[in-house]
Amino acid sequence: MNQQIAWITLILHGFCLGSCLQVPLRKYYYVNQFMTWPKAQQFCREHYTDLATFESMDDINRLKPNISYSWAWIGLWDDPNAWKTAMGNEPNSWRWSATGETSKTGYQSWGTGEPNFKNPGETCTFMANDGYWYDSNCESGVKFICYNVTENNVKQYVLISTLATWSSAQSYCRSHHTDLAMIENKAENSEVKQLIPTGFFVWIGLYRVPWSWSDKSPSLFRRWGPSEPDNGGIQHCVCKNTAHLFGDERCDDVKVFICEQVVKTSTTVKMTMTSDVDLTDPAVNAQVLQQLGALLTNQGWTDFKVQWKIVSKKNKEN
Ligand SMILES: [Ca+2]
Ligand SMILES: [Ca+2]
Repeated sequence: MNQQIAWITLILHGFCLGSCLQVPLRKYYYVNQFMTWPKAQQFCREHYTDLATFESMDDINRLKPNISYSWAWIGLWDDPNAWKTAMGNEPNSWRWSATGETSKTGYQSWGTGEPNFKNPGETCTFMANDGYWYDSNCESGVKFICYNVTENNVKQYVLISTLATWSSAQSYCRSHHTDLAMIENKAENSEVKQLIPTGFFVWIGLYRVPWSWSDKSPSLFRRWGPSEPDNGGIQHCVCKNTAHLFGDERCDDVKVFICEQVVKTSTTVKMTMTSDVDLTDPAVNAQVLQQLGALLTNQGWTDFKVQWKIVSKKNKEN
């Protein structure tokens, strides 16, 4: 068999996460037009990729000074539609401690005007002895309700009369029972309600993680300014000042804003491989391409295509 040389062309495009990408993932653009946050989001999505996301101080340091105005919208917000009017299914929606997931039944028993995120610590939930729920500061010390799941998949609720923060209550319930109370229907809500002593509140297992990025980035980078976010239950959108510190503000305020263009890279790599096996054999061909694919995936490449051309040694020499 003739020795063959494979000319392999790797076409790599799309996102390359991790060390293989030397160029920044995002380019930022100030837009000096005054708009509400939703209008700014729409503008950025039409003209660029989205409102700006920041993942680190490297991103912040690539911002040019904000020339004219002190505050500019960025892509961070706490969409109230995802948690205020429904249990939601977004990153900032309500979740049950036992599953870490959003509600499957959508059952809720919020008190009047709740949840209201009245202060930025109100991301945990307690139930009053009237059976209604209130989003409340997770650091408050209150009694709590754990539950056990029986063999028949029935929830049995247990009142713990010690005062604890929400996370301490969660730890206790996970050590001694199944978890903090999970309530998925009216019957279960009534069972928990029966256990609450008159005049008391109890933690249940409902919590949420506020603030998410418009472009769905999972970035946890936050750079709140002094005493921000201060919210007051009405500030659901985020802007940044000339020192690049974040503040929450009403979404219907008008401000200049920062868009991002997500940089897509396209790289073509050519390499030569010689082999004594028959590279025209489809099985060999597929195996080599699969191994190359695995190698690239291990290196952090995503969204790539591998193509090749084969020339015989004789042709190459010619
Ligand atoms: Ca509240
Ligand atoms: Ca504020």
